[in-house]
Amino acid sequence: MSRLVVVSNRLPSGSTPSGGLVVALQDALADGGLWVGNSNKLTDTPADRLTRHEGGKFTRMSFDLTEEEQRDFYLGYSNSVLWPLCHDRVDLMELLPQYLESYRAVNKRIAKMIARELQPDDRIWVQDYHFLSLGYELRQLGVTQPIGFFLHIPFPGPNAFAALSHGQEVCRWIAAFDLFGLQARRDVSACLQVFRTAKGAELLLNGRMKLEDQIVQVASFPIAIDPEEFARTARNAPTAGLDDAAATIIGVDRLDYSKGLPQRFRAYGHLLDAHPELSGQVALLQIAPPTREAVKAYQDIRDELEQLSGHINGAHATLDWTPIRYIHRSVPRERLAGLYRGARVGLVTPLADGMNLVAKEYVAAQDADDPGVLILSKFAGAAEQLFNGALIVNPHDIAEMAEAMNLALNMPLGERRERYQSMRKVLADKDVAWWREQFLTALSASWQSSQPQMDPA
Ligand code: GDG
Repeated sequence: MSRLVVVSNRLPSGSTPSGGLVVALQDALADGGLWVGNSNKLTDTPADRLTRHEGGKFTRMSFDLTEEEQRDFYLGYSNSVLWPLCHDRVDLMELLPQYLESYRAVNKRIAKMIARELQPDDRIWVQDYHFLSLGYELRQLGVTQPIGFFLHIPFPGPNAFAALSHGQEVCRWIAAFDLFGLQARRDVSACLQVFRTAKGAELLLNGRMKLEDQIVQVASFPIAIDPEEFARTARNAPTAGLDDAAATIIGVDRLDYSKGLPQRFRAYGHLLDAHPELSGQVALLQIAPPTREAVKAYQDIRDELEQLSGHINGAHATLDWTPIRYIHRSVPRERLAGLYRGARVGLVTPLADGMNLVAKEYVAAQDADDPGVLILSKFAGAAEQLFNGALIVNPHDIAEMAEAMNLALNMPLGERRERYQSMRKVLADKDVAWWREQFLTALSASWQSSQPQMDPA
């Protein structure tokens, strides 16, 4: 069996229970696999060797960034160019030349450090938008092993992509991978359309694209969870502390402008205006842990939400009822699972989202006998899979979202069960092990097909 080498921004911890991606990949890493990630330590000078960490079920190695690289590569190109670009917010892009230069340089440096560690049979799986040029840099160093990439966020359409003045270079980065994995079919179609605009690019059959002699397979692999494990966690979770008098509508999102939180709060305010009978009967619990606070756009969204929640509470609260509980910090995973289970409605209304795992977690956490209702934005990748069971909404349409909440709160048990069953089946059929195996199988296949054919004679 060949060794799996995973590269991601976050390096898993050796001891504490880890996030979804680690759980997803740990089986495949069990045979001496290697995970390379950011140490989250800033150094004065760029290092040229990875640091090995003890503990854990697989080998872990990290790279450090300098303060300048943190600013220009991480906060800059990754989170102030690529993130807004991929979430349809080109207006928030900060196209500074030093950001792109740093992105190229950091990926090149990491490629060099990884190339030193590689064994001939390795397969490399690069995660997410911080490392789009890593495959290209590894190829420049003569690495010939299979290299796959998975983008966790949406792929931009050709219009947004045209806002990058170096789009041709980005297409070259993409073409250097053997497999370019995306969350949803809409992303595959956007990627193919973008490639059509690249100079010298050819679209081949079945999602394969060719640019300057590099052939890459593009395909969708909707990321998933382990629904059984999550359901167990939710069943055993503490629920104390919830206000039982009111039906809870729950939202759980990193505080990010892509998640549509202001629109969601406005829709909830609209619901309370339009349905005064709900006064004291319903409560919105919004958990929104902080993220990327050094980026201005994130400070702005934080201020906006504080104002909005204050405004809605001011207009509707009574002495014994708070309409919105807005929690700007992280809640432990077990607690979160219990909160999902106790909530009548799960509100997942991003303006753009690669997949959205909260939607899947909310469904997995429900009590099959008395399940809650998922309200899901049509712009979440998850909508391609859960459209039969969720109430699909347009997150820009405040009145429509308010009506969906009202419908969900009043939905009869029979319909709730039917919708839940249909979504639960999708979660069981396409779980996280399925996601991993689909990707790794496709990676082997596309790498094999690009190898020089042996002459049968
Ligand atoms: C990116 C893409 C794609 C959130 N708050 C707390 C907490 N969480 C956990 C959730 C969930 C995860 O964080 C969030 O995942 P999402 O998928 O919803 O969104 P992003 O963070 O934007 O992730 C996204 C994902 O990558 C995977 O490919 O689906 O589209 O944007 O698991 O439960 N967990 C705890 N406390 C919190 O307060 N413990």
